[in-house]
Amino acid sequence: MSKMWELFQGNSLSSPPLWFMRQAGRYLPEYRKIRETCPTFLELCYTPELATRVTLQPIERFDFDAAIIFSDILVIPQGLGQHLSFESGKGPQLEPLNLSFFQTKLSFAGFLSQMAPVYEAIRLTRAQLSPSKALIGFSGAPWTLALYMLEGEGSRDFAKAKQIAFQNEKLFSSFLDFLVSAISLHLIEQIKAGASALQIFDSWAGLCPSSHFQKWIIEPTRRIVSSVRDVFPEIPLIGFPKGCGANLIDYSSHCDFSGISLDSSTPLSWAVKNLSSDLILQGNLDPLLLCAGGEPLKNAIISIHQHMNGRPYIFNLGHGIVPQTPIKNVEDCIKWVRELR
Ligand code: 1CP
Repeated sequence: MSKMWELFQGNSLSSPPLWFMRQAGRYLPEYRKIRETCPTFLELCYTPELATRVTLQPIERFDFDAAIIFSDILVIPQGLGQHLSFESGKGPQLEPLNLSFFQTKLSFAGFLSQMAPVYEAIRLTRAQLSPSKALIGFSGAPWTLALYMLEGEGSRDFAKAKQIAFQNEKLFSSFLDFLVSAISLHLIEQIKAGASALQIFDSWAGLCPSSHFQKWIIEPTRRIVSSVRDVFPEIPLIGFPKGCGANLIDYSSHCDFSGISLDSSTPLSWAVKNLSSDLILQGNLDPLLLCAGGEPLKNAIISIHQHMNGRPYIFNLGHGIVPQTPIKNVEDCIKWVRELR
């Protein structure tokens, strides 16, 4: 825990350290300018010099305490051989995967060479980022990646993917095992390239029924954390099982994370009471409150701080910044967080 705390604390000695999920992105004019020079979003992810530029933009503009490498959770399926494209207005499109053939369709053969630009972007970013700032690498969790890979695109309920999982539980478990290996490898390579902390995004944890939560979320995630810690025992690791409600108690007690990112629906009083005081908590501010700004934003910041009641925490959102967020609100938010004592 203390390692994670020291890492993020950086310059913020009395106010909580802060960074935002999706802090690089469309709400920034300087991001849109670089994005326009790239025919596709993936080209931006896979061009190390450009990925480095956009990773550093929010740090240069706002002096956040951590940078998160500009990439996407869906680079893993692509690296394993599943065709991926991002079409404007449509989000990610993956060639839908037939679960019965995942072992022949997907392979590790080209994985590291396909991912090489991500690691190069981490090396370049680390070289240009102040040593006092954390550099966060990340990955999707097995459950969330499996849903996208089986569905073939984003969805509100991932009905098709979940039906496949329920009808083929044994095969689905082997598929999760396969993803555990890919994700562990990808995270370890990011640390080797210079990432000083990692976050595992389980954006769709809330879609996993409680009856399967242990098997499909906790156990695979626990194994990833354990294999990363076998190589880098001290690395700060943050779990973000979005929308999982009270399952967060078992998730955080079994997975050996250093920190937990809380979505906006998690009551902070409940989290503070029920999650180990060894865990660094992060998050919870509704991204639309940041977008709305003014007094409601200021009150929400103060409320988060009061709930944390002296416990070390990292200020963050409950999910990613929305593109229409005014820059002025981000500036106000940072100023108000840095005034906290
Ligand atoms: O330029 C553009 O218009 C593309 C928009 C965009 C961006 C900026 C996408 C497409 N991905 C990203 C970057 C990204 N994705 C980061 C960058 C680092 C940062 O935070 O600054 C990160 C951490 C992610 C992670 C990610 N991608 C998640 C997990 C977090 C979350 O938001 O829940 C998920 C689910 C994705 C998939 C994805 N990539 C992009 C979109 C629009 C989506 C969601 C698709 C959907 O479900 O509809």
